[in-house]
Amino acid sequence: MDKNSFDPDPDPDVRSVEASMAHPQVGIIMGSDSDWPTMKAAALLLRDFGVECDVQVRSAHRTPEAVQDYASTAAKRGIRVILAAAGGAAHLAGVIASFTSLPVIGIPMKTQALGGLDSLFSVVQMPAGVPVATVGIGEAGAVNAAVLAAQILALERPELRPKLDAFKKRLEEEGLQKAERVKDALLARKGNS
Ligand code: C2R
Repeated sequence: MDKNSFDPDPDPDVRSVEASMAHPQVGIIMGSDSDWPTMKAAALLLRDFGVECDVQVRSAHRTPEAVQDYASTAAKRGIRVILAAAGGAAHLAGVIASFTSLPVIGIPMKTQALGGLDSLFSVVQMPAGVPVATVGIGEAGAVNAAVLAAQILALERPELRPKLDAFKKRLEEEGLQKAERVKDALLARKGNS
């Protein structure tokens, strides 16, 4: 990580994300460190896929020049996909998309005032020609952004494909287990009545 990088926290999981940041292909950028508890899910999933990422805090509102520098040098630094997370008047992803032709995935953060609808509308409503691929609000969005980034990278890195397939398989197994749990609970209730 460079000197502007966000110092996550002493969580051992997070330390292992940091350890996998030598040649990042995914840039995770957040408007504030308060977005990290949500975006941590994306960083951990990318680590599990074996995708190196770089985590930074920069704000289109508070540190606009740093955002311009980040976005306009990202491709040269080897970044292939950018995940941009911001809440409220969430202009970060759009501003980044204006400075780079790399794919930008926007993650709207949940907010106290408006529940994240404010972030969602700010991220998704880009003018024609400057796309931000927008995922859902909050942690589900962070996870989906990580999966989407790995899927984009898998176009050039076929070794990621089996990992993505295994991830889907795990989701299927978990879904089936949930169905079983409900069935068992309903049967037990019927038996008791
Ligand atoms: P603080 O917790 O630092 O006050 O930030 C951040 O992403 C965060 O969700 C509150 C919220 O402000 C957001 N923020 C943006 C931008 N910069 C910070 N939406 C931006 O550039 O779009």
